Amino acid sequence: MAMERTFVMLKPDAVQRGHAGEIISRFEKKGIKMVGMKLMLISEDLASRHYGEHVGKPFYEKLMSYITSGPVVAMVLEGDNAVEMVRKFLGATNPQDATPGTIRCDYGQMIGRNIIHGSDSLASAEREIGLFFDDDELVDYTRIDAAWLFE
Ligand code: DAT
Ligand code: MG
Repeated sequence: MAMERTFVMLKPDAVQRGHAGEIISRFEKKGIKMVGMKLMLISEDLASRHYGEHVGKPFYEKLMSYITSGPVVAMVLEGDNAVEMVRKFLGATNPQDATPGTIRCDYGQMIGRNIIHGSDSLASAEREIGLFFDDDELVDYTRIDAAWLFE
């Protein structure tokens, strides 16, 4: 097993449209462990650091205003191969291209309103977790179903 932590964020549209609970529930059912979670408004500074790789792209300004437009739910999720597994849950960046059953397909329609973020690599996960969470906001514990989930 490769236990990993990844950073996931329910974007403002997920919160405003009342889908936060259902989306979190998908991860819970899979057995992915929540180790950090908070509802927060993202400052312009945090937004620009989180999306630094996209500075200068045509969609950058719209992305900044979208992501700072309302509360998000920031999460750290833990599981076997969690980074890649969560990206599979999310589906393609553009909901129009996402496979049915994925979160971006099932909950959205526009690339600029694509519901959810997930780290794209282990290095990104470490960087993004560090941007959003202090060490003492992450909780170490064992889920009681772990013995049935992992062989
Ligand atoms: P992902 O979120 O799947 O990692 P990304 O890192 O390439 O995708 O882009 C970050 C976000 O920026 C993405 O979730 C939605 C927005 N975005 C990306 N490409 C876009 C485009 N061509 N037009 C509008 N928004 C875009
Ligand atoms: Mg990305």
